[in-house]
Amino acid sequence: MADIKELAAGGLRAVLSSLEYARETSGLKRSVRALSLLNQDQGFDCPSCAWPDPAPRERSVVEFCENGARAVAHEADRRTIGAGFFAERSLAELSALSDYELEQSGRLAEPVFREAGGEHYRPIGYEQAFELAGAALARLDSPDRAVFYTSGRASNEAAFLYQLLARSLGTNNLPDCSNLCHESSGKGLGSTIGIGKGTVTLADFRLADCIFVIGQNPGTNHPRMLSTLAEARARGATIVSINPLRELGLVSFAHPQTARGLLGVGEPISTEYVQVRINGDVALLKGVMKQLLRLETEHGNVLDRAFIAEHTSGFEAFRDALEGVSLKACAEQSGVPVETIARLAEIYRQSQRVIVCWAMGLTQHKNGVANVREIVNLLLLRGNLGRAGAGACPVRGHSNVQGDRTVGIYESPSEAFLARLDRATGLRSPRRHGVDAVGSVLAMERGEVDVFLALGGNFVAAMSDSRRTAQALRQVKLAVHVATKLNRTHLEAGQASLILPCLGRTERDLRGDRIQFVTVEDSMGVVHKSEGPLEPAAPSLLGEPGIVAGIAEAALGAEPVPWSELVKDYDAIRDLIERSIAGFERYNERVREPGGFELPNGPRERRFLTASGKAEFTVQALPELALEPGQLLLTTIRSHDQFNTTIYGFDDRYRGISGERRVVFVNPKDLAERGFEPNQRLDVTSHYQGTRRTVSAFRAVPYDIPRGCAACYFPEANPLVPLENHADESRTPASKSIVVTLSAASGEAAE
Ligand SMILES: Nc1nc2c(c(=O)[nH]1)N[C@H]1C(S)=C(S)[C@@H](COP(=O)(O)OP(=O)(O)OC[C@H]3O[C@@H](n4cnc5c(=O)[nH]c(N)nc54)[C@H](O)[C@@H]3O)O[C@H]1N2
Ligand SMILES: Nc1nc2c(c(=O)[nH]1)N[C@H]1C(S)=C(S)[C@@H](COP(=O)(O)OP(=O)(O)OC[C@H]3O[C@@H](n4cnc5c(=O)[nH]c(N)nc54)[C@H](O)[C@@H]3O)O[C@H]1N2
Ligand SMILES: [Mo]
Repeated sequence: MADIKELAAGGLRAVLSSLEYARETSGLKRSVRALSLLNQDQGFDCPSCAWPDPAPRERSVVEFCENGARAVAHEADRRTIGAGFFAERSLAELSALSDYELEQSGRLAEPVFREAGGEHYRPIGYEQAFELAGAALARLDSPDRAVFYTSGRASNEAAFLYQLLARSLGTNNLPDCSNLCHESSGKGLGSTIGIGKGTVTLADFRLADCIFVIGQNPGTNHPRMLSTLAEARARGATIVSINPLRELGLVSFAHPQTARGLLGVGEPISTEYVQVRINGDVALLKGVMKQLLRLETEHGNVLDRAFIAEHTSGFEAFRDALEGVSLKACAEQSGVPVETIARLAEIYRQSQRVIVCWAMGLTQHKNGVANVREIVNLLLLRGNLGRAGAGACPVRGHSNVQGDRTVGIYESPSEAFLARLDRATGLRSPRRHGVDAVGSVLAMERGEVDVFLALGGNFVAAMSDSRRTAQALRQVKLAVHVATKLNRTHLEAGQASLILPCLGRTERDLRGDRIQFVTVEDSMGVVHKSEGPLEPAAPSLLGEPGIVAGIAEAALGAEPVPWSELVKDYDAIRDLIERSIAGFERYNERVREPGGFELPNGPRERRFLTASGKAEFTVQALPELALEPGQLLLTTIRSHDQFNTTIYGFDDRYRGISGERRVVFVNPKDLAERGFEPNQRLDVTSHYQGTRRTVSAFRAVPYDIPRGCAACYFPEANPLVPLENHADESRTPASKSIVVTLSAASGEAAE
């Protein structure tokens, strides 16, 4: 087995590791200055995850985690790259660098342009760049020949202007990283409880007596959530983790902000750890609910009958369908024994206030939306929605991905949203829905896209079917990237390509003589301000709102949207958001209050804005798990040393991996059965409707993972994920259910 020291997650090593990273990139002084203001009321929002901050008076002096600190150091990088860097390196030479090396080159410091067929990026001023991008947009045959991608780090202000640019031009082609991420949660929740967001706040975590954490690895991806879980556990709450991998952070956690924690003394987290098979969650949840219905028949008092009668619809059909599923089938398919299923049902029955948290382990499957709807079914059975200490908690990824959607980054906007936007802005927004992430790659393949714009992110590396996505992006005539650091997409996309560097969240954004702040929405619907304290990486860098406005005005002129006026002072953008979008009343005033303000959330008050006006029980099919002999189901996961496609380092401390990322985690018995040795180099081949895709020479790591399952890191394994293999309804790539076979490596080929 991999050498996992049963140390707790966190502790002194976490602190040292972030300081070490800071020393190499931003320099300690610059980092410490930034960190002292990270997640503080007068400071800036952590650019890492979307876990909320405690109320202002409850914040500690160090309200951040190891990975937040690394994200800050990575952004606050003192090394910069400009004209000289690009003059010395051709496109081919840049392409030969690894993703790690590209980002480690430093901060992008001046706009650069590569013409079609050109071998070098050359400097170009912002103004000239805006003219170039604006002209390309203005002369399109149809506005739908442009695609506007957004990554979830963009502020509300930048994202609002960006969607306004797309819609002013006449398209809803607004794919975003949410399409690859929590779209299944949005679809699953929207259709059942009437809002595509979670229903709990941090305060609910203090009251819950049971918290489920399903398909989520907070020790790495939302480390501050561990303090919340540790607190809950310490006061006697039951914590149930459901995950194929035994994730150290969910086992025990050493709080790096306490003396005991620094010494590595861990607090236990999970009371119950259930190692479900990959994509066995629908079966497991069905099993638990079946058992609950049985207990209700035998003893009564299990279901919240009053809640079901008053606030839900579809219960009978749900119950009848569940009767047709056998507990045995649930156990077989989930790989969880009947006794464990019964124990989970008992825990759930005995708990008065239950929160269910989840993340990518549930959303990135063909049945990702079904996973989320089964969670809603479970919560509804005992009225665990819309009351204190209970509810649904999809834990968001990017720090402002939820806010971006709220302010209009969405390819399928509702009529109500567009009508209000039009009234406020004097536009006539297009009604035809646009392309999502999968849809945009397909459109590019068909030659239907001339301009690809990206407000942050790394689409080529983050998207499924990497080789095919890259091929599609190369066909686009012009790519326009707004970015802080160089990445693969900047090298692959577009015959011609513009890179427009921007300020990061950590930096001071001066417009005229006023320092501007931006606003973001956390995972729990709280909108608050964020103001960067640091000197910009280069003096000429513009903030994202200014860049978006510059392109927009060049493309469309100043009517009816006065772009350059709006970005003189971001209060003007917020005033326009207030008029355009529900829930932002007195935006500028309320966001200046300590801690910001909460957006309206119907289910919190048991108001369900669904077609029936009630919360919906739904019937989900048991997913088909058709593995042929020899095949495994592969999931793709994040290591501890990365933020999505940004690689900070090559260790994955809590899983016992050091110095490499091209590994495949497999159950030792599955390895032995196939005649492979631990550490042997293997090729991993995916199988989808007769097509095969291979990544080469991954090291086999025997691991505590259920039989028939395997795991690799994202993005190295993305070439394996077929573009067409995505979730029903949400179209999120099924990057956590990839059917694969293993074979002895044929060579040392690299991807
Ligand atoms: N440091 C750091 N922080 C991050 C990120 C980062 O890359 N680095 N990324 C940010 C983003 S955008 C997001 S969306 C979040 C992602 O946060 P997570 O969702 O926690 O990230 P993943 O590593 O994708 O892993 C999900 C977990 O699901 C488990 N899993 C895999 N398949 C299944 C399954 O079929 N069923 C169940 N029950 N579990 C399964 C995996 O073992 C893993 O523990 O984190 C955000 N925060
Ligand atoms: N196989 C597999 N694929 C996945 C996933 C998975 O679990 N498995 N997870 C998916 C998920 S959950 C997500 S969210 C996506 C992530 O997809 P993206 O959001 O597209 O990717 P990131 O890696 O977060 O983007 C990193 C880049 O953002 C830029 N950047 C950083 N900060 C800023 C900023 O402040 N402003 C601007 N303009 N640019 C900035 C930098 O240039 C950096 O290189 O990947 C998805 N892909
Ligand atoms: Mo994400």
